[in-house]
Amino acid sequence: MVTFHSTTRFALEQQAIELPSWAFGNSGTRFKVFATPGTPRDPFEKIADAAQVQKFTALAPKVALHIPWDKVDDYSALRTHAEGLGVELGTINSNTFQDDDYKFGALTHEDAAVRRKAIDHHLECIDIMHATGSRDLKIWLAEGSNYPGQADLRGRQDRLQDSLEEIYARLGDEHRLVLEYKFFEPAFYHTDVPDWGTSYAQVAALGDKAMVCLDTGHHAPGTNIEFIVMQLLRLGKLGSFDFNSRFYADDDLIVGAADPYQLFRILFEVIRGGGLNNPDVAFMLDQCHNVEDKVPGQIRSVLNVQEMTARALLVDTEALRAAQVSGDVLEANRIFMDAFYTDVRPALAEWRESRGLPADPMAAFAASGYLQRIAADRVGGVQAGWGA
Ligand code: PSV
Ligand code: MN
Repeated sequence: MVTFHSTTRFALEQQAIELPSWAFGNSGTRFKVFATPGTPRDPFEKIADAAQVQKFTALAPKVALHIPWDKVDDYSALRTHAEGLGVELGTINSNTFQDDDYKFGALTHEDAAVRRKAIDHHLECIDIMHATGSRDLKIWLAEGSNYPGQADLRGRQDRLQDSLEEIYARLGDEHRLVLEYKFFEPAFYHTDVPDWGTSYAQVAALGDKAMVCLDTGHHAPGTNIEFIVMQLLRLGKLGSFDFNSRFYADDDLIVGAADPYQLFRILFEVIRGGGLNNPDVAFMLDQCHNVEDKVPGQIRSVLNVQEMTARALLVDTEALRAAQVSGDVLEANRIFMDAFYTDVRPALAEWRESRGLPADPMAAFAASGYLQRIAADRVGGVQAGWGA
């Protein structure tokens, strides 16, 4: 069994992954959303479920909210509820993609009245951040066009900058804005923030409190995502990750499920670039659990990130550097792959137990009977979900 160096143990102890509240609600595809017994009916119940992930793994101390999905009358009450369960409220995600007014855009819209409405939504999100104690406002824009000639690409980019400037100006000193990019969907011809370069150009023009959010599912097949991670860290502009995995498009599957090796390569560059356990780089999940149980789906996800982090920390960086400098291609690759192929699961299980955590959080959660309890208790009401 591999033994962890004390610096590895320290790094693993510090690791924190923020959970998305929407992972606990029902979701699906445009064909069908399947309901699950016990699904939360409100943000309070979503947070109770998220707190289970923290309880069994000690990896997930924060829960991100999506507005308006998680709108409540009293955010201080939600915050107290979260803290009572041992978690904090995290990133506030804005939503300008489910309102008829936004059919042709929100922050980029030709009509100043629609832009005003979209900007005001973000200002409301900032007010919520004050009440929840959140640091980050995450903006993903579903804006673009379907047909060449449909939209004035340049005008939209200029309006986007103006809108973002107004939002940025409202941030508190303790706040940040992270701008997420996605190469397509729902628009199929052009998207206003399609890639890291556009996000970078927009946030760089805003100032130090604006950063890029990298969602791992938002790239074309074959994209070298770890290169983007390296570059954004190098530029000091990697604000956050939305972790998930994909086989085809933006599948929002469990991180590390589709391509564990890619997750390893990303985490290697995170470590290389000083992004691990760096408060400037938020680790978040952005996933949906369409057919699997949601709480264990999230437990599996944070464990996958932990396992690949542990493997990436095993890379013998001194030997790797020596091989790189001497041009020993195959030795460099061997060192890299050796770490990737090392099974860290037994060592992680032992280390968890030494910290008073279950060796196998999946099994311990299943044995706790929590899913059966919420299925019995949460009867009536409307299950949370954003529809599809
Ligand atoms: C868009 O696909 C996205 O990745 C954004 O982060 C949204 O906020 C989230 O998904 C909603 O599921
Ligand atoms: Mn995302």
